[in-house]
Amino acid sequence: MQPDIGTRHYRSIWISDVHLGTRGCQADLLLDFLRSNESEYLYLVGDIVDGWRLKRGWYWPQSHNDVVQKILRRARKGAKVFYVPGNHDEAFRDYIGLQFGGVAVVEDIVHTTADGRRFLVIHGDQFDAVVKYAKWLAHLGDSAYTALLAINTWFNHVRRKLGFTYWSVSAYLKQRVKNAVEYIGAYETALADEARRRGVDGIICGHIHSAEMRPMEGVLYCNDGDWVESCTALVEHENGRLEIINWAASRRLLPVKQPVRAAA
Ligand SMILES: [Mn+2]
Repeated sequence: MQPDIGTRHYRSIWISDVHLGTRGCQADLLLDFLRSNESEYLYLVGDIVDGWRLKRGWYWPQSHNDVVQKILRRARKGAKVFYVPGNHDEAFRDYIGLQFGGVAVVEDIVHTTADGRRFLVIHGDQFDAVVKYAKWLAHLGDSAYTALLAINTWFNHVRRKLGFTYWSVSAYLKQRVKNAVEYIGAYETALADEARRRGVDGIICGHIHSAEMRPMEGVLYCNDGDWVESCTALVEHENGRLEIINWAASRRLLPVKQPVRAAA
């Protein structure tokens, strides 16, 4: 148990890639974060529960339950909680448009900051195909591009139904360290392009377990990181300023090293 440092209040908090149901999930640190930080808006930006992993064997300790309870309590107490499913919890994509215990399930959503900037909030796995085919994708028209995004989602949906694991270009490339930097760069570019395509000021995503916030040719790319490796969140202060919180570092402790797990 960490010492109590009081509760900080933010306007918004974004977390993703928690991977509840896996041994890699840093549920205790996340609970500590949720105990210490409150917000008016709470965005769950995908891969919160790892359905792919749970299918291969049930792993659900009390701390993982506590995370779910903590989030549901937030919603009951009036926080606006949105669940944007990712690829590991894509079963929730069947429930888009519905609410569970005050948690709204949405495909993606535009968040307006206190200073009036508009951000598209999306998990980001849809863009694995964009990254893989980036070279010839540049020559495609907008409708073909949109179709490709849909095909990638459908392709993995079928794979899930057939009992295969999620095919992810990020998981594939992350095994090859020299390509990882290149991959992250291509992913960030694809997401920034999507922000421009949708006419918003920036994009807030997850998926690649790499927290980042940087301007990219007129839009702000934000990635809230993960709760498997880095234990990071994105927060919005009351004045609209965005900031990445590295909870493990701010607690002056490092998460317990876990065995290598499936990426993104
Ligand atoms: Mn993902």
